[in-house]
Amino acid sequence: MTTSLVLYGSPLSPFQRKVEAVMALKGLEYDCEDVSVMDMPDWYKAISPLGRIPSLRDRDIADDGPAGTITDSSAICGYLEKRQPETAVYPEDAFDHGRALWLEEYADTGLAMAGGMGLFRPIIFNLFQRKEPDLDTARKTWNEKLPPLWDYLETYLDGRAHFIGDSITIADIAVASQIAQTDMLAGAPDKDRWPSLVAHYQAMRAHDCFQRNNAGCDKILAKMVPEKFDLSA
Ligand SMILES: N[C@@H](CCC(=O)N[C@@H](CS)C(=O)NCC(=O)O)C(=O)O
Repeated sequence: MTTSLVLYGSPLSPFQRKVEAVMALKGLEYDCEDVSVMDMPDWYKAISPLGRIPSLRDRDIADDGPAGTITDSSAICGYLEKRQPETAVYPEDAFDHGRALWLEEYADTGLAMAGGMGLFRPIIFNLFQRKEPDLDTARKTWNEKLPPLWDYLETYLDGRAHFIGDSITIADIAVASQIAQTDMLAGAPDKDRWPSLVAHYQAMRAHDCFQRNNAGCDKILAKMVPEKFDLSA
C-alpha cells in the first residue's frame, strides 16, 4: 500500500475524471479500483446507496466496508479540499466560491445529463453490449441539446482562460471533465462557434492534472472506438 486514497469507479466516468484532476492538482497519490456501473457488486452498493460511481476511500480512516468512504464527486472534492488545502480548487472569496459551486453543478447536472444520457450512453453502453450504437439519439443531443448549454459557457468565459479568477478552480475542472466525455466519441465543440469554450477545454485537457485519466480512457476506448463519430450531419 503506497497511498491511503482509493478511488472506486471507472476512468470513463466524467465524475471520476473531475475527482482525479482535483487529486492530481493537489499532488495527492491515489489508487484506482474498477467498479462497473453495469454490474455493481454488493460490497460497492453498501458504500454507494444511490448506486453511482465514483466513491473515495481514505484508508487512514478505515480500510474496509462503508466506513472511511465518501460517495459523490462533489462531496469527495469538498473533502479533499479540507484534507489537502494546497493547491486550492475552491475560490477564497465568498461570492466566487458560490459561482464556482454553481458552474460545477451546471456541468454535473446540465452537461452530464445531456452528454452522458443523450450521447455517451447511447453509443458506449450499446457497444459494451455488442449492439449498434444509437447514433440517432446521439445526433439529436449533439445538434440540439448541447449547443444551448455550450452557449451559456461561451458567454460566461468571454475569452478568459478560467471561469473564475486567474487560476484553475473546480468550475474549470468540472466543465472540462464533461466536455471530455463527448469529445472522446464525437470531438470537441465547433471552435468557430464556441471559441472561448474550446480554447479553455483544449488547455484544460492538455493540463497535467488530466493526463492519468486521459490515458485510462484511451486504453479502454482504443479498440472500441478507433475513430470518432461524426454527429454533425
Ligand atoms: N452526483 C454524482 C453523479 C455520479 C453519476 O451519475 N455517475 C454515473 C456514472 S458516470 C453512475 O454511477 N451511474 C450509474 C447508473 O446510472 O446506473 C457525482 O457527482 O458523483
